[in-house]
Amino acid sequence: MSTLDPAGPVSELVAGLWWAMLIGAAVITAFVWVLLGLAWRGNASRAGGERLWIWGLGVGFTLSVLVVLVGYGIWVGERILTRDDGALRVQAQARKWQWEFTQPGPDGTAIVTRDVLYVPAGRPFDIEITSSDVIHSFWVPRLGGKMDAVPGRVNVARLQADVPEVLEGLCAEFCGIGHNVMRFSVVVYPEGAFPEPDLAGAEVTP
Ligand SMILES: [Cu+2]
Repeated sequence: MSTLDPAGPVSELVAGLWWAMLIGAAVITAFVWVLLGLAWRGNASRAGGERLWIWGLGVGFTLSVLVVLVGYGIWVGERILTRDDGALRVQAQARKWQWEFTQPGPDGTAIVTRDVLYVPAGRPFDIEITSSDVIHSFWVPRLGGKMDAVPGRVNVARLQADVPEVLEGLCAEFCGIGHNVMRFSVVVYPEGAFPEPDLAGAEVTP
């Protein structure tokens, strides 16, 4: 369930942002230690004077890093938004303490399943997430970020799974005594080859 083992384009962008921030933070931390060393040895004024320290490093460097980070964050955020491009739509309805999914079945008509979501590989889909009681949160770490399931509201997330496999998901918002068992699977099947629903009790209504 690692977010650093992405299984789709959205989680790849999220993992890329995570690595960029980790490496950037490590480089800046090392740089600050070097500056601290210089200051400790009293070389600070000889290493460029206060103009460089205050305007160059204090203001210029900080603002540049923030602009790059915010710009990259906005670029990534734009790419993981839903778009009106006719992508497959599925629904997730959360309730204490299970997930009910509506998605196209073997013959293309909608089926409702419990705690198992079926989606084709390599095809973007929009998942409409809501709740019938308290606030839950839909999260498949290898597919993308969390999205809250809020009663009376539908939140939509654009996701895609690249290859056929079974991914694990969970509720990411504490919702009561059964929160820890509120898990589900995402069965990613090859396009056009819907798998036999093999998980007992998965199918609720035809
Ligand atoms: Cu929960």
